[in-house]
Amino acid sequence: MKRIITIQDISCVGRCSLTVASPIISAAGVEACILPTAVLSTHTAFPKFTFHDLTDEITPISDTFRELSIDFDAIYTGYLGSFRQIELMEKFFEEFKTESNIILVDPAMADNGKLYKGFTEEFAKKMATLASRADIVIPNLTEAAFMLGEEYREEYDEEYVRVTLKKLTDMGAKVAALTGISFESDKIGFYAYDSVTDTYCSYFNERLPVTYHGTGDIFASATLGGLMRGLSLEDSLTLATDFTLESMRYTMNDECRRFYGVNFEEALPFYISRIPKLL
Ligand code: PXL
Repeated sequence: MKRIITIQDISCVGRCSLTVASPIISAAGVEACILPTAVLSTHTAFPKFTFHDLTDEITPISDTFRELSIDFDAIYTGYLGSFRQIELMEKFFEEFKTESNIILVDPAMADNGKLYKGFTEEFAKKMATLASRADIVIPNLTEAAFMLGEEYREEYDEEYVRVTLKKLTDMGAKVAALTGISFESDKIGFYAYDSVTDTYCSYFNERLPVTYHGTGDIFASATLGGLMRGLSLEDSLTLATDFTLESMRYTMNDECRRFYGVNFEEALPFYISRIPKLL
């Protein structure tokens, strides 16, 4: 059985980061280890929240993993709260990277042209250095623009997407996958570039007339679960697109939906049905 470690915050209420990544990775049939970077009462899109930083725990925890010879089939970072945490992740990658494991960086820090609360353009540049060490980086177009130090564009074409992907892999990541790509008003999906094989792939499904918080975390977690269970990059990203859409559909149809996140739990049976069986 594969084992991955996901390194991001715990938002007690909010359906994001670890409360999304852990159940999705477990649903894929993959052991989900965690390294919490902070504990928040809620995510930062709520009008108020507490934030308890756990940066000082990262080194003792990772040293102990090393002393116990614990290794991981994938290392997956999401929302990180400070420059120092990014530096510690660079160290973690150096210490736990092997010939065969995968590093996935989801630079969760911005959406819809704006950085999340508390982040700056310098922080985005620092995140770009972490992303350059990844096997796979999965930003949305806003995060990509901030990492590349470019203006965010609402209007774009396929050429812009391909050039952006190449710029992301030129920074160092082997694969870049852009989420939330839409060339036709009723379709949305991903566009990815694998610099090792010099190939692009993309997939689009229905675009619902809604947007919700936390879809990026669902997408990255579902992609990694698929990869760990032997799906190809394209099939993993396609499954993540379909699962995110299903999760949004459940949310849209729930009259009692919460404002802060997506009903991904109701779509987990759909996700599991698309994960290859081992036996
Ligand atoms: O979904 C990304 C995310 C993760 N963690 C925290 C956040 C956000 C987005 O706002 O605030 C704490």
